[in-house]
Amino acid sequence: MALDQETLNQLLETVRRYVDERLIPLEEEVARNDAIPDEVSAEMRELGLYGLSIPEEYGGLGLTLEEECLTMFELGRTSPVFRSLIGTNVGIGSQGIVIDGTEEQKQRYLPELASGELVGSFCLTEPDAGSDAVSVRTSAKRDGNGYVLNGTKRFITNSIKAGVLTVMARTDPDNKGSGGVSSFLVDAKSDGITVGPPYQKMGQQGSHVADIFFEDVKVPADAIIGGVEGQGFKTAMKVLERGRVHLSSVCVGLSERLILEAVSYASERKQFGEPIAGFQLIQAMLADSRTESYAARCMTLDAARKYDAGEKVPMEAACCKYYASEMVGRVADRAVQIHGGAGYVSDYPVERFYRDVRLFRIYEGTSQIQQLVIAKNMLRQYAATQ
Ligand code: COS
Repeated sequence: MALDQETLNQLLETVRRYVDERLIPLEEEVARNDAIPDEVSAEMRELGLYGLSIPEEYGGLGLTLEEECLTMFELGRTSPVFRSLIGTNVGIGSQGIVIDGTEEQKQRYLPELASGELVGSFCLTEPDAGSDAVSVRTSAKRDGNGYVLNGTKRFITNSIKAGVLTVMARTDPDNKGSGGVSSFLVDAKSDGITVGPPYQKMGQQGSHVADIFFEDVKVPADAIIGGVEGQGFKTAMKVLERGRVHLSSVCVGLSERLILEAVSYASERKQFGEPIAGFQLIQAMLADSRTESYAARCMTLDAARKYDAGEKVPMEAACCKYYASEMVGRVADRAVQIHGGAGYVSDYPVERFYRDVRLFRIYEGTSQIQQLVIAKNMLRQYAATQ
């Protein structure tokens, strides 16, 4: 359900102020310590940010995807690790339940995910199943009334804090395709689960990814999302479709910040006796960044509105993720270029953002996977007209 305009404006204004007054001043400390202070997580819970996308009847704010994107345009203007903190609860860690869960599963998990009491993680990627997500090897063998899970999940965001895991595992060993995969809701404290140490990453310090090992983990039969075997890959794809629009809005938000940093530096930095913003080659870089950021914003809102209207948007979501993540990479690169030597040292935030944005072209589907999804849908649409 859409919020009324005044409530939406209030939410956006609150997030804008919180980003400017609280989060931006904390960025350096978070990167240095590779940790977000616990108070920030408590404040985000208070603001309702963990529950943005969860329907109101389960304790969330019940935003439409368009409203969620508008909120991410604001939250995206600071270090992306703050978005990551709530990101799995808003997106991939809760949406399997929201989209395909049974009523019982929704009532059991969504209120605590919405409040942030419980953290959700999404476990699709494996050592040998990344882009080729259909080939998941984690097995879920029938055992009496339930299943036993065995396997390894790789690079799982927020796994260290997670309480509930959405785990894609193969229930039908004879079906190597997508129909052999089911999604399970697994208590992260179950016997047989261990979480590895956090990876040392190129950027986004303060957000953590780690592997999860499942060794003879017993789960009840009603842990399957939607209660039906063989639907798990489709659930994962639906979650990723929505998540790709969400991530695009994060890229747009961060591009706005980078543009601000670039314009402000160019206006102050003097060379040849005047601010470098007066030079047309600098202006060209600023103009290219503004144009591309604006294009990504328009695409993201268009895809979100279509999604909210009930349309299937796998192609549009892939177009947005592809374009917005590549766009913010170029904008970060130009911001560093405009800063010159100052852009290569850590005195200015663009050096950190340059490393942070690199991830956007990789996770939740690489740029190359988005290209495949786009082309596949184009060809399918053409074939349907023949
Ligand atoms: N919504 C609903 N169903 C979807 C869907 C979507 N957005 N996308 C695909 N499906 C369904 C298809 O309709 C198909 O169902 P049927 O078997 O009934 O026809 C099934 O899922 C398999 O889809 P598809 O045939 O497109 O799978 P492919 O093996 O061709 O391609 C790709 C799958 C490569 C696109 C997929 O593996 C992928 O997205 N990989 C990247 C995964 C990823 O993003 N990983 C990041 C880590 S997770 S954070």
